[in-house]
Amino acid sequence: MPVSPNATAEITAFNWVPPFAHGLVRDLRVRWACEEIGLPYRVRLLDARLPKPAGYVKEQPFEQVPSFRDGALQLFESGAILLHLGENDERLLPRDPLARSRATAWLISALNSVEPAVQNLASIDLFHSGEEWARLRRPGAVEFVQQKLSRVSAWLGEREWLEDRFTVGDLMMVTVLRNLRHTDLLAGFPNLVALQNRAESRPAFQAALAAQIADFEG
Ligand SMILES: N[C@@H](CCC(=O)N[C@@H](CS)C(=O)NCC(=O)O)C(=O)O
Repeated sequence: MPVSPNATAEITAFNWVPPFAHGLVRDLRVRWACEEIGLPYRVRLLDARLPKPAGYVKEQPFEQVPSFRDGALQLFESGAILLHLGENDERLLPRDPLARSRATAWLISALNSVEPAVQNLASIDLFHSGEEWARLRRPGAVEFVQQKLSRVSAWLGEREWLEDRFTVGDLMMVTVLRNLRHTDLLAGFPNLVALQNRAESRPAFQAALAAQIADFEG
């Protein structure tokens, strides 16, 4: 079981977030990757409602979660942490250089091409719902998300994963797609729904999700 108080690897996470964010906080990505490779980790919980502890900014320059520590290594950015874990384990990142680069490209595209559109819509819906500017902006934001989804969907086609096998690229993409769960947008792309279901039915995902939820108070 990767969650272990004596583990050398440490992930920061929150002990509370509003219910709409349960299962979406980005430490889930790192927990999931650790579960995939059986890497034990311990969790250091921060309170999202309070200023971060003094010195946390040295671990995570934006004072966000997750940060990751293992021995001398202190890392931030979920994408960088996943790539680091993949460097050490081919179950996350293939050893073949070409396949490795392709998986890296999908991880970056999830973060850089898809997540900004998804996050923009989530921000409109979850943080600014009811505001006039948000009502006016939302149709354009939805269209932009749909454009991104249609590109990923067209690439995926009938494949099981974005490339030949499961990699951190799929892991990252699925955690991004999860941020659309308050909408019905994904339903317009059955192969993306299937990708998400396939990924979320992995025991490693289930374990990571359960561990994140268990760390929330109340
Ligand atoms: N690009 C960062 C984003 C991290 C991030 O947005 N973390 C959120 C939780 S999902 C957070 O800590 N929010 C609280 C804050 O920004 O103060 C990553 O992928 O690690």
